[in-house]
Amino acid sequence: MIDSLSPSRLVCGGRVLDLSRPHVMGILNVTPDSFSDGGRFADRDAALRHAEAMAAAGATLIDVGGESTRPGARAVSPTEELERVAPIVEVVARELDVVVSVDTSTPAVIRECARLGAGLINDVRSLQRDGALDAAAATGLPVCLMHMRGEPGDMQVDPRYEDVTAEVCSFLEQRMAACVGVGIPHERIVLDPGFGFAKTLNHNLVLFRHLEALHRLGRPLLVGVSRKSMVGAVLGRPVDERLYGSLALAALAVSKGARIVRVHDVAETVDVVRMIAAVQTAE
Ligand code: PT1
Repeated sequence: MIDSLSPSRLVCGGRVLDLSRPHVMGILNVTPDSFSDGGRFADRDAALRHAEAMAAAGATLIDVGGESTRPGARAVSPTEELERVAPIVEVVARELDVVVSVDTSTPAVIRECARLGAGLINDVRSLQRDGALDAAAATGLPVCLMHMRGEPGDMQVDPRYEDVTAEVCSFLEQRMAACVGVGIPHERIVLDPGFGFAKTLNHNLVLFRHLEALHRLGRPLLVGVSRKSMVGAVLGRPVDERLYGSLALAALAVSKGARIVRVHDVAETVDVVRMIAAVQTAE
């Protein structure tokens, strides 16, 4: 297979990502308050314009999410999630030259979004929901497996590890094996340590410091730290003042070999990533 001979290529449906260089994934949240509806034209139009701006700023992936997974977030029903996400995935995949990633754990959302043009399944629950592994396998798309324990609603209640890096690695290894077991080959897997998910500030910092240890798993790494509380806690900054801290972590992640950084501030991060890539590829 060409796939396995070319570990730096990720085939995302109709589009191919060249992972020999780092990429920026722009975050497109479609988790509005209960008065809004992702299917309404005004929302669809606003989401498309936001995605368009991120693509113009250099994002090569757009991550569409209909369920908030930040600490303490409440669950949404599969129907509600699908109604929010599907129209946005469809229009972004149709209108823009980007890989549309769908941030979901829900089998029905996985299947429908793949049909509508999504190119990557990004699951913070690592395909552990009933039916998720089979749904993802059936799409033929790559998957991003992320480390978390518990659910967003309770994951920050006293998380404990003996060795956070080793435990994250072994979890991701097990989830990779589960994928291979249902016919999702290694070549289609991206791994994510899950910063901010079931981890104290110190767990996040130690895990980040040892990010290189995850390369042993042999798959490209995705890192999401943009505006997260680990930045807020270190710097003592509210969420709207975390840009520089987030850029520092994006730079560090890429210099430690991460191939995809998931961010809110695309233009700023693209400059950081391109500058690092220029140095990394100089001969
Ligand atoms: C992530 C990620 C994600 N993060 C992937 N998908 C979120 N693959 C959503 C905080 O501590 O890192 N990787 N999808 C957002 N989740 C959080 C978690 C947001 C923690 C904020 C915090 O502030």
